[in-house]
Amino acid sequence: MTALDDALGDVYTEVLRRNPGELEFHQAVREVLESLGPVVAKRPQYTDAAVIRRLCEPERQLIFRVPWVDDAGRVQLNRGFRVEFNSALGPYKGGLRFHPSVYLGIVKFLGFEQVFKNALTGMPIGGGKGGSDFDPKGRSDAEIMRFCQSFMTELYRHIGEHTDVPAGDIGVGGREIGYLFGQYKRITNRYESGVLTGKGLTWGGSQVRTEATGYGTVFFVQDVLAARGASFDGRRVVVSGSGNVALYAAEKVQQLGGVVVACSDSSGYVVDDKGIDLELLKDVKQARRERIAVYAAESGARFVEDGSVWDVPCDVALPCATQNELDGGHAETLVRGGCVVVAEGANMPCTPQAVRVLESAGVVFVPGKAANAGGVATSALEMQQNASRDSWSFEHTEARLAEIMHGIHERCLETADEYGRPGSYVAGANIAGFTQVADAMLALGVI
Ligand code: NDP
Ligand code: 2IT
Repeated sequence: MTALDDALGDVYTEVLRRNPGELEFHQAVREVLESLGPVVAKRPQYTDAAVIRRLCEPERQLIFRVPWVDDAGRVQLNRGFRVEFNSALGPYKGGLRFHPSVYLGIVKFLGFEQVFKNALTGMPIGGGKGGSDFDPKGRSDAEIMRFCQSFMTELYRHIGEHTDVPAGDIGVGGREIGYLFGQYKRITNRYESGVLTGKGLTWGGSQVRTEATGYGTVFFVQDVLAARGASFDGRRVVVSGSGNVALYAAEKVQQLGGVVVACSDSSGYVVDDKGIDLELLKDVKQARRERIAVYAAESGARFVEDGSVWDVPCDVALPCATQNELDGGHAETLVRGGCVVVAEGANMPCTPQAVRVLESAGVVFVPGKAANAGGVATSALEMQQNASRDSWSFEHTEARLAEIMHGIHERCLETADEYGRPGSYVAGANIAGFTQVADAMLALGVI
């Protein structure tokens, strides 16, 4: 761990005390604080106005009961969350995650990350996150719908196009956003398109939002490689996960001439030196909602049950599944296999130890706040289209996404230079995101 100076150490101690047991939140806060030493040294007004302390305390935290009835007529019970973290730059904005592991500490880590990520996009959006410990696996469409309706029956009173705008995350995609939007519309009697993003294309959604996070991550890595006179052409790429982010990261890698040799889900990984057949993988995972072993059986790829996808040697690694999925040992394996870039498509997939191993071995590491910001940036483009009752073409929207990712890449490098950490995407992303939110908070007074 990098030591924290006195003022930042005090903030961290207070975060530990106020948020007991929320390990992922502690980890996310520490990671940002470790970058802020040069900032507080240069700009004491942030400490004087307790900006960092206030930034670590969500503006509002909602926890609610979500009862619903399953197909067998039994009453089921889940817990819902929405953490409205920071609205200095705009309405709270961030996804909803439905996964059995969800608890307050996960939602807060995600909301905290979202604040800085959203600032980095340059769009007028604050940060928030929500979700539930509901497990969608094995549930029928009707059960998913009843759950979403019950969840929205509480959430609707807290959200709005100028207040808080949720979207998808793990376990929440177009189907769930549809049921959530339908219930919001029914309860409020308003066709308020801008209240949710990730909507379907025929009812207010944006082109490219589905693809945006994965595509954006790969656009960012394209800039990283270009800065080193390289490209994706012929590169071996490993992508973890096989959900929304992973599938579209893989698709863009292939479009740029790279070979995606392995991907995974929570049951294991598939590896194929010829490259993954993405059309088949999409059919298995998105259309049929099957496990990745079914892809292996139908494609002839090798399936390694319960194995780590990071055992597969590659030039570029894109962790796109979940938090802390790539640890120090995995990082050492990647280094030995010749990996040159690791970019986080997921939120905080690399443990702090993994980041240390990668950086000390000279592997370029791009944190999620920068690498996966294309998803929420395109959500903000969806909000723009909704506000102006317009809809843009795929080409125009993808060009905007590419331009935004390019801008984030430049901003990270410029900021890292300015604060004496040349080449560090971690320092650049944390400091650029932080200073933008902190300056707005100073201007808005003690609120
Ligand atoms: P999906 O639900 O579409 O896919 C998640 C994938 O990750 C699945 O393959 C899933 O496997 C795997 N996974 C999830 N949890 C675990 C776990 N505990 N252990 C092992 N594998 C797991 O989610 P997304 O693709 O939307 O999200 C992936 C990551 O990207 C998350 O970290 C999310 O926060 C982040 N992200 C998402 C954005 C978006 O726009 N959707 C934007 C920015 C970041 P299985 O099916 O077996 O559970
Ligand atoms: O982590 C993320 O940035 C997301 N899940 C997307 C959030 C959004 O509002 O589009």
